[in-house]
Amino acid sequence: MSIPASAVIPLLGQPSFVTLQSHVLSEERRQPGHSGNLSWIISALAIAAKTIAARLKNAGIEDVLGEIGTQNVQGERQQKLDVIANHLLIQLLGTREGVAVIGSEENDELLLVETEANGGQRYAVLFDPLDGSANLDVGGSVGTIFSIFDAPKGTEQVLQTGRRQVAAGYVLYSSSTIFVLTTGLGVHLFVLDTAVGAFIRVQQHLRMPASGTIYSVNEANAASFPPGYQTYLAQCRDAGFSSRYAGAMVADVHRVLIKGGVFMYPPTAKAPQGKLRLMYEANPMAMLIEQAGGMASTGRQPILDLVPDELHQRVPVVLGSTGNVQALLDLLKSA
Ligand code: P6P
Repeated sequence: MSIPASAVIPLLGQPSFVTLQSHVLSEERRQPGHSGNLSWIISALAIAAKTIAARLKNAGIEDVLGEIGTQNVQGERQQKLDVIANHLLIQLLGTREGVAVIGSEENDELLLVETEANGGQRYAVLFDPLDGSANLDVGGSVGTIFSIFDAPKGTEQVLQTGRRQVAAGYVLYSSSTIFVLTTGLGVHLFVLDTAVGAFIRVQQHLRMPASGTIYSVNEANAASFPPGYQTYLAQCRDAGFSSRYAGAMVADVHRVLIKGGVFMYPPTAKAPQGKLRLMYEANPMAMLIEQAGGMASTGRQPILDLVPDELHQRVPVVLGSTGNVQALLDLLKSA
């Protein structure tokens, strides 16, 4: 007697659950000529995320907090967990077939990976291993952000526009550990079930609100924002918006993705090109936001259309609900 799959689940008394792994495998199988290498890469990112989440949960008990006394290529003081997360990602990705090049916020140069090719696609993986790590000592949210490009010829194919990403996403380490992913077929959310040790899909094809009443920006820099930004923020305050800012891009963007509104890091006196990095912060977030029906701009053009000059270049960022972002862009144009 054959039982339809749909009838089996109630028999087992379990809700049907799809893991990150099975989701990615089924998506990759829809790509012509797939080799499974992209699934392998996302599997490595998931293992790194689970390991980082475990270390974060014990931070303070384990001696992993605080600075290590060195600076990264950005001139930012490195936290111990920045280095731990970075080494972990490089180690896991460096042994995955299909990874040709690795780029990290923590490393000045690109890393060439010499795994023997298995004849499948080869990729460049760029990441910010622990975004917002200054929040660690105060128990705040942090995240990992990643961007994946086709790179059959290695390094010469890393500096592509964000439009060419084949996958992008982030991990938010907060009240729960949330893996948010797009491979160009919509935005999907997975939550780490620590009892099972797997990321379980909780939402598919997320669509963000067309507008929102939350703005997210470091207002301490407001005096040096270009005029259009200042006008927009004054309009938000007059309209009774709420201001929310975690100081970690992953946490602030996740809030906008779920609740709508706008996140921005405008040009400032200290950072005339903005502070956020194009290749492993702005581009992946822009792909996710556009895939969820929102907008992501440098203030002058879509982030995903910007042709990069170098791996660590910075860019102003305005992203979120189309209604909010368009209203700001209109003011920037008329300023
Ligand atoms: P500020 C964290 O250092 C980060 O790179 C992003 O995660 C975050 O959005 C931004 O910088 C915060 O910068 O100048 O407001 O502290």
